[in-house]
Amino acid sequence: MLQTRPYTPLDSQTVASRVGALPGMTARLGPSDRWRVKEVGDGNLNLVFIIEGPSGFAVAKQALPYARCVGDAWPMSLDRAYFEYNALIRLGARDPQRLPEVYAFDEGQALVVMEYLHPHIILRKALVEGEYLPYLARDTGRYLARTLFRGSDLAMETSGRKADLALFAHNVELCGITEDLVFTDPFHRSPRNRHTTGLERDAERVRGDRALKLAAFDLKMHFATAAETLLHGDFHTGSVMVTPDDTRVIDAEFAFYGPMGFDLGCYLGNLLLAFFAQSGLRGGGTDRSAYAAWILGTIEGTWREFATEFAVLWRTERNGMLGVPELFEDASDGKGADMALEAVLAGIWRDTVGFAGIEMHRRILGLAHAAEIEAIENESVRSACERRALAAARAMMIHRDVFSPATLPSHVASVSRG
Ligand code: SR1
Ligand code: MG
Repeated sequence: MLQTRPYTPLDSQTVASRVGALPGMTARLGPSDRWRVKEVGDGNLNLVFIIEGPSGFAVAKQALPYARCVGDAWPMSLDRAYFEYNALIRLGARDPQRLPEVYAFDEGQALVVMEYLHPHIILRKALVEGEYLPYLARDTGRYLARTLFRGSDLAMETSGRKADLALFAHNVELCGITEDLVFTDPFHRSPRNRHTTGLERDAERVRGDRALKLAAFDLKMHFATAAETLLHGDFHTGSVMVTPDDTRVIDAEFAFYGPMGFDLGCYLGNLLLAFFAQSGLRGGGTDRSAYAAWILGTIEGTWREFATEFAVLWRTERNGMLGVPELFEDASDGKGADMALEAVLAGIWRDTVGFAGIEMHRRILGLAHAAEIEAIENESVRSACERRALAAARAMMIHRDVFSPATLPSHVASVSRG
């Protein structure tokens, strides 16, 4: 039976009795008096516990009434667990095996219990350690195509899509975090901002850069108004867990209906930051240039996999309100649907480049930074890497029409050489 007590944050001592009372949990993990519990949350917002029972594992994630990375000075509602649960089951159905399986959801306790991913590590850590991941581009490219396509009016029955649009439109608070932290803060003197010592003049230059701020406004407007599909909403290298053979996507609490290029751009922007970090992570005599080239290849491969899978879905699953065979299939050359696909992909790419550029700015100048760059201990080395990343990111935001999937990697490589 579901608990009816008022919301109370869990701790390592209370997890067994409280999670053990949720339906199906002791059947899955074994008797709760034999569970071992460890709190492992290191993200910005929530409590996360790993539970080990005699017959299985689980992860319990509970929202706190404030942002964990700031404390109770930043109060937050508990609703994000509801949006995370609803997003996890939808994204999981759209790309089976890529999301953790959900075992239980207790809305009153803002608690989602799900599959423990083991021996997976956060992708950010793998990128700092220089691990090669041969399936990463394939898995994330296809994940993005499947979830972005299948959550849109290209694929969904329109009343279901509109109901989901309405459901996730209530995720106002987490959208608000992105609207402020990603699209506004890096471009003005926000008290939440921080940057590496040595970047003062760079931050000042960004704040005074009219062309860049117009691009930020344009991207923010697109983010807020283009309800194309159900996004993960925070799809960065901290929201992916990996082994050499497996790739999983976690942390979908920022989900909402937005532009397809946002998930792609957020993800590729973080991979680009990992790329720019590599010269600073060179240490202990290790030359990371081969690994940096692998990251660039992974960026190219992710887009290639995305576009290929999107095209397959376009041809086989375009059954939604935007399927419209009537618009294409009576033309004599039969090329209308392919031309429409090409135009859709070109628009997604353009958005991706711009959103990647703004994500890079916010991870260098805003509140929440990227572990791949923060791992560079020497501040003057770190700020030099960040300066190069900012130069590439500015060009991406302002000239997002100019870069193609073929030219972006070589541009980025030339900026990184200084
Ligand atoms: C206060 S939350 C800061 C950041 O952490 C999350 O992962 C999102 O990226 C958010 O912008
Ligand atoms: Mg997160």
